[in-house]
Amino acid sequence: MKNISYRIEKLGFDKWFQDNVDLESLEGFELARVSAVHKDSYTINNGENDVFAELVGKIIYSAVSVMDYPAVGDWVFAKFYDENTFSIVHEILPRKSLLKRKAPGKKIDFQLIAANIDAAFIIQSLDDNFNLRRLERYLVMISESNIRPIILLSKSDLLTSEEVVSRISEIQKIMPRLHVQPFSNENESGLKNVKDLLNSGQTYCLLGSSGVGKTTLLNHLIGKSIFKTKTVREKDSKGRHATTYRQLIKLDCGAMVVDTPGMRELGNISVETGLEETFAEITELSEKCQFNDCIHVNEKGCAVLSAIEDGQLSEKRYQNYIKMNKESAYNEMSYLEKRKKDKKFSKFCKTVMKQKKQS
Ligand SMILES: Nc1nc2c(ncn2[C@@H]2O[C@H](COP(=O)(O)OP(=O)(O)OP(=O)(O)O)[C@@H](O)[C@H]2O)c(=O)[nH]1
Ligand SMILES: [Mg+2]
Ligand SMILES: [Zn+2]
Repeated sequence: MKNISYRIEKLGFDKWFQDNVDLESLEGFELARVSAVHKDSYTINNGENDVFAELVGKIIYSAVSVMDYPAVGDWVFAKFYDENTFSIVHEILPRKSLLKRKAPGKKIDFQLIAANIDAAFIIQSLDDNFNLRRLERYLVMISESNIRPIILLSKSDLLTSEEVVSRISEIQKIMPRLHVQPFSNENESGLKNVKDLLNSGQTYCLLGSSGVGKTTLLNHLIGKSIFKTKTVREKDSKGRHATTYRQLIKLDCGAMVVDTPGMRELGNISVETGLEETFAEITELSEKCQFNDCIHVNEKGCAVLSAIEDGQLSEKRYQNYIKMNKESAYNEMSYLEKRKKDKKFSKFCKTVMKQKKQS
């Protein structure tokens, strides 16, 4: 195996990639990591600087879905030109993890949020953004993609410490194993604890609704107000989106952080594993259902339904589970159908090209 340069290792090219990427085929290329995604171009980093990048035609013409395009955090093989001021991405390397969500709107399509993330900070602010059902949604999205979740509760300055403690216990009652850290960007309490959660060489992403303080937190982690934040409109504390694109930032402590624009709608594509983990107690209960294929809606001998009756399981949590299960089944079905169509179409194009060549 080739020696990986220290610079690249520091950007997160860890053992997983060394085991899963064939570096023999690197001949003539350089390894780099995608640090920002723009409309039709990218910024990539080779361990030294950020360089403007475009995709080689082959990637564009052979792409059948958004999965075939680079996301922030992706590792790529690239060629650099003009004293490292311009580069072409030739290949996207296998992904250790991939965060994606359903694109906003009715259409079944999805967006890539980030690739090769080790842990996600799910941020809710302790004021009116705090919502257990929304938290469950984020958790499903994350555990489906094998990413370690950490919950951060921002704006602790707006509540009394008793109120903060009671919100944390609401989360821990239903998800006891999660790490939950309150903090304030305003009076800086808890910020040290957040910093202590960051490990060198690991990649984190900041997720959460618009206005919860993701970018303000990032500025604190950097130690300078580099990125734009928005003033919150007084009443609904929502603020308009301040962050409009995703980028990967390297911190002095050696950790990398991806800031993302807040999400209005959080749809999951296929979430079977995520649902099972997030609703672990329902998964466990379902083993006691009379029928193996019980979907816990009105079946006889359903252990989930009887747990609701005895008050062991919260009705609201159950409703969220059923809702997400339905959405997931629907999205997955439509996605597979779409993928099939795309494949058919690209096959059709190839056949036409072949026939053209032959004639
Ligand atoms: N009181 C209080 N206000 C905060 C805190 N953190 C952020 N804010 C304010 O909340 C507003 C939004 O913060 P941002 O950091 O821009 O939020 P964001 O999550 O990055 O939002 P998007 O980029 O739109 O997704 C700003 O006016 C911040 O000053 C906090 O801990 N306490
Ligand atoms: Mg922001
Ligand atoms: Zn059941």
